[in-house]
Amino acid sequence: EAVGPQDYTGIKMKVLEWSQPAQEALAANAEALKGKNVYLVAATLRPETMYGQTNCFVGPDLQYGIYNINDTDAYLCTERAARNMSQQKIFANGRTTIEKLADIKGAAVVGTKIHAPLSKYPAVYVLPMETVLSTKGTGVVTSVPSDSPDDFATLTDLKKKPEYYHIDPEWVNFVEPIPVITTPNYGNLIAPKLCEIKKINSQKDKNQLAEAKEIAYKEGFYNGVMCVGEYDGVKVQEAKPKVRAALIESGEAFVYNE
Ligand code: A2H
Repeated sequence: EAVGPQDYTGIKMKVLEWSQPAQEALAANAEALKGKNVYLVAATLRPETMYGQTNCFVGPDLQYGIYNINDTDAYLCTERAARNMSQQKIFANGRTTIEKLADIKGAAVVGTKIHAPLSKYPAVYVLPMETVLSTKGTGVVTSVPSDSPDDFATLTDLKKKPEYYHIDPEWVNFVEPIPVITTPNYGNLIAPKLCEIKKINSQKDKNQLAEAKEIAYKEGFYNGVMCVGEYDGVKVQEAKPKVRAALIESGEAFVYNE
């Protein structure tokens, strides 16, 4: 667990098409949402891995809101995150009050089609992850199964048992982890490799996942070299701030602290 302040990158994933349940849940808020681009916002510590996004996760039992940012944009996140944002000059004109346009449960957002910045997939889906914490980040987790053991284990669960998780197999069948970073010890798909080595069978294998996460983080940061995108061949330590800056510059991300 992280202690002290965390410097996250807030990744903006634009809603392309709401799931059927989301459309029904939001029908009553049509007026408030009219003309707004809605973005799911994910807090990440690994902006350099965004080339490998294959989906995004929400907690199916968590409660989310859609918050007014400015004339054109609204963000979907937890209320806790919206309150943090209100103190960080993220809302138009430095507004410090929050303006909620709608309430929506995670389960209803699942199946929504979104655009994930830098991903090779032009559109990806919102999927359920049971271990998303309401007390961390935005409650939205972008999924990079090549480099995050938690993301890979969860995606594998969903592929194995779509009915159990109430998802359409078409939302996951096309998805494969995308090589983003090469490390000398674990190749270019470190998360699947570590899940294999540590015999991780599901998102519930907490202890092995914590170990795998630690190794993946250190290996990627200290020994990793980018194998995709603008910084192909560049060390992760060097590429990370550059990818982050480019995402912020293009308006696809912003600095989010907690
Ligand atoms: B990371 P820390 Cl490729 N609940 O982003 C559970 N996990 C959450 C969360 C929440 N509410 N909010 C953010 N996270 C995840 C990418 C990534 C991440 C990679 C590899 C490792 C990794 C893609 N998922 O995190 O406790 C997010 O996943 C391992 C540390 O604040 C975020 O970064 O240190 C990370 O946990 C933040 O965790």
